[in-house]
Amino acid sequence: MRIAVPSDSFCKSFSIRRVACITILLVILICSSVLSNGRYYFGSLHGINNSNQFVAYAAYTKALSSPGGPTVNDPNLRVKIVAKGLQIPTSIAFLGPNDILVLEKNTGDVLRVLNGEILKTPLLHVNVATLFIEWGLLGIAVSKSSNANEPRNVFIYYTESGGTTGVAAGNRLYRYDLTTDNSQLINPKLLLDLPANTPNPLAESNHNGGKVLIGRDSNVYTVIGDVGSHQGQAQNVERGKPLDGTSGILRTTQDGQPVADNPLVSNSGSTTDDTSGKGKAGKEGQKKGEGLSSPFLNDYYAYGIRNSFGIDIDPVTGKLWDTENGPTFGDEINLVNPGFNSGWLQVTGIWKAGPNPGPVIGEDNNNPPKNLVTFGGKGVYRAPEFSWLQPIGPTALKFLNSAQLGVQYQNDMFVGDVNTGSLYHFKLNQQRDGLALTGALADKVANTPQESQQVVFGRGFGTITDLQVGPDGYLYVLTFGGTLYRIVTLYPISNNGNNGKELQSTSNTPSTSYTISNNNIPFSSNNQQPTPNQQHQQKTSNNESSNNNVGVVIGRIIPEHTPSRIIK
Ligand SMILES: [Ca+2]
Ligand SMILES: [Ca+2]
Repeated sequence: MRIAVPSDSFCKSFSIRRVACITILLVILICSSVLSNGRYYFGSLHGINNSNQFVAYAAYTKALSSPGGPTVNDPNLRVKIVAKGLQIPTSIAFLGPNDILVLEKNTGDVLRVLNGEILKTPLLHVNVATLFIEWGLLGIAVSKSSNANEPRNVFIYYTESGGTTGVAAGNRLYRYDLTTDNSQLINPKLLLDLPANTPNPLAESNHNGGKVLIGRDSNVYTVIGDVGSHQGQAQNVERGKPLDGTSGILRTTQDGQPVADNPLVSNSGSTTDDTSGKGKAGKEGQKKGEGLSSPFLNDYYAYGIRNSFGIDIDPVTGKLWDTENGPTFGDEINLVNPGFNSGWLQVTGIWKAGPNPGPVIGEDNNNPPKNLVTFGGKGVYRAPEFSWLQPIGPTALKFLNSAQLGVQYQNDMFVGDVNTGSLYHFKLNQQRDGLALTGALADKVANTPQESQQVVFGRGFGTITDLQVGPDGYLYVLTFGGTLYRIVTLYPISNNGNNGKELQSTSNTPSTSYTISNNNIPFSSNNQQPTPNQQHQQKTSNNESSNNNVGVVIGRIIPEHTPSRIIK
């Protein structure tokens, strides 16, 4: 559902009108919430249009988990429950083996899951704004520490409450100190203060991004979308506002300082200082208006991003990748070089943006998009390495930097989604600057849902909110429904390298199988019922699983092993 947006002149700055606007908005939201049974999160990933071709996969269609539990195609692998009962968890980070920090979107709690048990006392509670479905406690990263006596840094991104319903103080990245007993997060330091409110009071303040990671350069990276349709230079509007902290992958030092080699700032510094529009720092020169001074300029690593729930760094090359969500078409996986411009709001996927897919204008070597903001040639458009024509709502992206699931998966890319409950698996090409795609996907585009099945690795997860690799080398899958899973091998494998001890430990667990009861289905506690469309999708997914005779096991979940030792 997309709320109609009135003209810019409506509800400008008059307080009475603003109150009226917010009241109307609240009524609309409450009505829509009632009608939807509170079903929506990540809902504004896609708007609804009247196109029969796209309406089925568009819009607020959040996958439910399979009643039999999630499954993976590889008969040598199993999905096991690590913990359940979390309330809309959005991100996890490991403190150690079987020691995991979890963010809950709406409670504002940072919880600790120790040996499968959710500890009662949060490490931290923050005041989150939650009116809009993508606001909340969103991203976390934990720094490694070589000195056990020094506190570890924990970086947390959340939409901070503004004290008034409907208004957020900002999307904010904080650094905390983790106490040495891992029980508290203290000494908050604000590193980035980014917009959280739409420029228009009646639009949804969604597309807030929020994933956080620490790069090889020890700097902190985070991603943010267009936050309710901001339209400035960050969104490739040439004469729009200077970079305002939206639609970008932003980077800062762990102390909140700008990183010296910012890709959008020229060596001479002309971009930062030049407000005349006459400066030139690249072969294209500076277009009028570009490079106007922005307090955020030094923080941008990439821009032109509509909405993202996934960033990770290739463990082999050190290069950054992201997932991005299009509106009713054009979801993306991108290789993010320094200065990457993803092309929004002119292009999504490889298609011209609009109510329906426009002509192909987003390929690097075939009619590439024109009139993008380039900041004097320093910002460079790059076509997606993969696009979905019909949206699936890609979320977390993770490279499996481990051989624990077998060398055939080592350093491969995994991606979650909103709309189908699927986990996707991609191998990279030899140069690792693209994906190894064959057949109908050799064109880098899933033109149909059927084509997308080629890269589906697992099903029935419901909406996947995060993917991480644990110290045990296994892939962990966090779901909107409140269950944290991990994917493990059914039997010990001989090709694992450095992580063999953990595998031996797990393999000693009796492989008891059982079927999850309906009471354990994620979402059931929220009284959420699938829409006809969701039922159709789920049925389709199960049928596809049944028809795929490559060892899919439906309804078999192995209880998580609880190790006897605790490693801090
Ligand atoms: Ca793009
Ligand atoms: Ca294709």
